[in-house]
Amino acid sequence: MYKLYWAQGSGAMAPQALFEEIGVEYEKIIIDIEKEEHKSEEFLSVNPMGQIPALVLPDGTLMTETAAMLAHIVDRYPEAKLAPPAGSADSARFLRWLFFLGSNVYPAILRVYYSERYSTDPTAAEGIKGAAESELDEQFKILDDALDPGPYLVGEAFSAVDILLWMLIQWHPDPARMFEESPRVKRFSGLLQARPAIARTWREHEED
Ligand SMILES: N[C@@H](CCC(=O)N[C@@H](CS)C(=O)NCC(=O)O)C(=O)O
Repeated sequence: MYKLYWAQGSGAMAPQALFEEIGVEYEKIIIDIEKEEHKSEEFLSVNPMGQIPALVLPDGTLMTETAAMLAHIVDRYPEAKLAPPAGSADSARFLRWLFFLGSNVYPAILRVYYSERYSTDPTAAEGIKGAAESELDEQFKILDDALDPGPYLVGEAFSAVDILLWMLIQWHPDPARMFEESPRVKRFSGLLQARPAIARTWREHEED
């Protein structure tokens, strides 16, 4: 069985939602970030970056990096059709947005919430946060255009890359303003939230 190192509100939301969509069994190993369990020797021996999620495959292979996990899971379950056929133009779109979200949007969000980590100068945090928020504004404009005509990132077919965008929307620092400026992202968010597997996953991650 898959072992998913999991924390509420963390990036574990994306592989979990994908497992729920496909109907794959997984074991949740709960890590308490507030108690710094992600920095414990035990967890660092799983993921030396001390970050959630981490995923152990049924054969014992360890994965980190949320976007890579989604790419692996869709390859493992092709019958679920949650990624376009390899080598197709739609696959190129799928990979483009998967990498865009994982290597641009996710890090910008981390800079908003962990801004003090990005400089040795403690007075720089506010500026780092502001710059990250401006970057997010630009990135969400690009995503809004990518959803035209949509309604999903790869067009008419829902795919695993949409799950990553859905998760990042949940973390946006000012979703009301973003939705006003990005009507297609708003429509997309409604479509995703209406999916039973996504709603089920979200219930476990939303703050009480
Ligand atoms: N590049 C990693 C980033 C993972 C990450 O930063 N996770 C956050 C939670 S969403 C985390 O573990 N934060 C705790 C910390 O860094 O102290 C990925 O894509 O999975």
